[in-house]
Order: sequence, then structure tokens, then C-alpha cells
Amino acid sequence: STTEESPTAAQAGASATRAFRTSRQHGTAGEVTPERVSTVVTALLDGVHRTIRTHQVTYPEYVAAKRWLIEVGESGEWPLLLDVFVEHEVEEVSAQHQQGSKGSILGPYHLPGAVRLPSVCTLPMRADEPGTPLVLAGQVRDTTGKALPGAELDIWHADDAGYYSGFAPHVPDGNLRGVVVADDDGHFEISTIQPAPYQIPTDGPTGTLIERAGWHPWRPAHLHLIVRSPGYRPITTQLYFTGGDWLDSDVAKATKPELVLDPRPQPDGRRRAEYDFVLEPA
Ligand code: MBD
Ligand code: FE
Repeated sequence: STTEESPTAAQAGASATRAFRTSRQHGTAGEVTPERVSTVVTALLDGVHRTIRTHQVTYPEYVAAKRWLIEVGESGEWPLLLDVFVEHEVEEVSAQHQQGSKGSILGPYHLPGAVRLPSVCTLPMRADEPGTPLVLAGQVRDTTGKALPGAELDIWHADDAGYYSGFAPHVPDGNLRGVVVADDDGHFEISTIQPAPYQIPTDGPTGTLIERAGWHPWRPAHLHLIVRSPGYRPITTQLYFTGGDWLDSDVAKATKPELVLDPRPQPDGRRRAEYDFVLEPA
């Protein structure tokens, strides 16, 4: 769609819920045993019960929480809420023994099936796409240093106003998304524009919680990537920009020092950053 409606939390939430239901990115429900359900849910409820006692939670507070949780579901914001406040811990646990490049959280805005692009490419964008031109170049290798020919870099990011295609009705489908296929030496050079920081929608329940708690709703500007090659463990990650706002206070706690780019101005006016990815055997 290319209409000019202003994006709402409910539209983004409905799209994120649909995307999650069809995604196979990080495993399936079949891997969860009854023993694990009992152990983990018991511990989770213990934490809730302990919090109620420690902080002497009242009936009005319980009712407000119940009303808010119903709203999270009805607005489709479970993917946003969970990925902002919980996923970073799961990601760190899952990567404890991983070699190679640092990962980060997937977040709610990945879409499968983006257009496939050659190793030197420009991401799909509007003819008048606002934003500072940016080039991301590098090589995909394995942990022994061998180049990985034809490695795929599934990349997606927000536009210069912080909106993602597929989740904001005024941004064309597929904008600033692509699956880049590295060359025979694992090299890639992706032209795009610099994304803006991302603000959690203020008109949904996640935004209400953040406002009522006196927190801030911002993520630093970032690129999302999934880097994969057959026989290797895929890396889901994000890349940030040195000196950018919110880099030290990401609401989603998904930044890492290893993931910060330092793009340099080039003679042609674009900014260029180099980043190599290292994959470990699956
Ligand atoms: C984002 O753009 C994002 O990357 C995450 C993790 C959560 C909300 C919005
Ligand atoms: Fe994001």
C-alpha cells in the first residue's frame, strides 16, 4: 500500500502477529517438553508471586495489570512487547557457547521472502527515499578463515523516519529489505540509506506502559541481518552506528560493543562501513 494514513500501533501489531505465526526463524513449539513447561512456568509464577508479596501489590494494581494484558493481546502487541523486554536474555543464553560473530535479537519486523539481490546491490527503495546514503561492505567467512561463497545476508531496516515496510501502511511493501547473495569470495557491498532510531508506538499498550513507568521508548538506529550459509549456524544480528542517540540506553537492551559501525564519509557523499561476518559450523 502507498496511502498516506499515519501508522498505528494496532496495524503494526496485527502485521507483527501475522508475521510471527508464519515464521520458522527460531524453531518450533515441538521442541518444548512437558517437563520444561512445568519447570519454567513454575519458576516464572514463583517470580510473580514473590513480586506481589515483596511489593505488596494491591487489587487496583492487579486489575490494572489484567486490563493492560488483555489490551496487549487485542492490539497484537505481544510480538513487540516480548521482543523488546524479553528476547535479549534468550538470545544471550542461546549464544553462550557460540563462536564467530556476535548476534542480537530478531525483533518483530523480519519478513520472509525478500527479493534476492546480487553481491553488489542497492536495497529496494522509493525514487525519493529520504536519508543519508550508506554502504555496508564486507566478507562472510567461517571460523577457520575460509570465505563462504554465496552466503546469504537477509537484511531489513527502518527508513529515515523510523518506519519498517510491511508494518507501516505508507511504506511500500519490500522497501529496505533484501536477501543479498555474497560473491564467490564471500564479499558483499550493499547500498542503502541510514535508518533513523526506532520509537515504540506511543498509541499502544507497550507505549502506555513505558509512559506510565517514566521510561523512554527508543531503540538506537540499527540494521537487522540474518547471515546464513549451508552447513553453518546462521547469525541473527543487528548493527548500530557510533555516536548515535540511544546507543547506551536501548529500550530493548540489544546493543553490544562489537556491533557498532563507524561509517566514514566518501568522496561521492555516501557513508561507508566495513563489517565482516564469521559463521561457525552447524
Ligand atoms: C524494533 O525495530 C526492533 O528491532 C525490536 C527488537 C523491537 C521493536 C522494534
Ligand atoms: Fe528493528
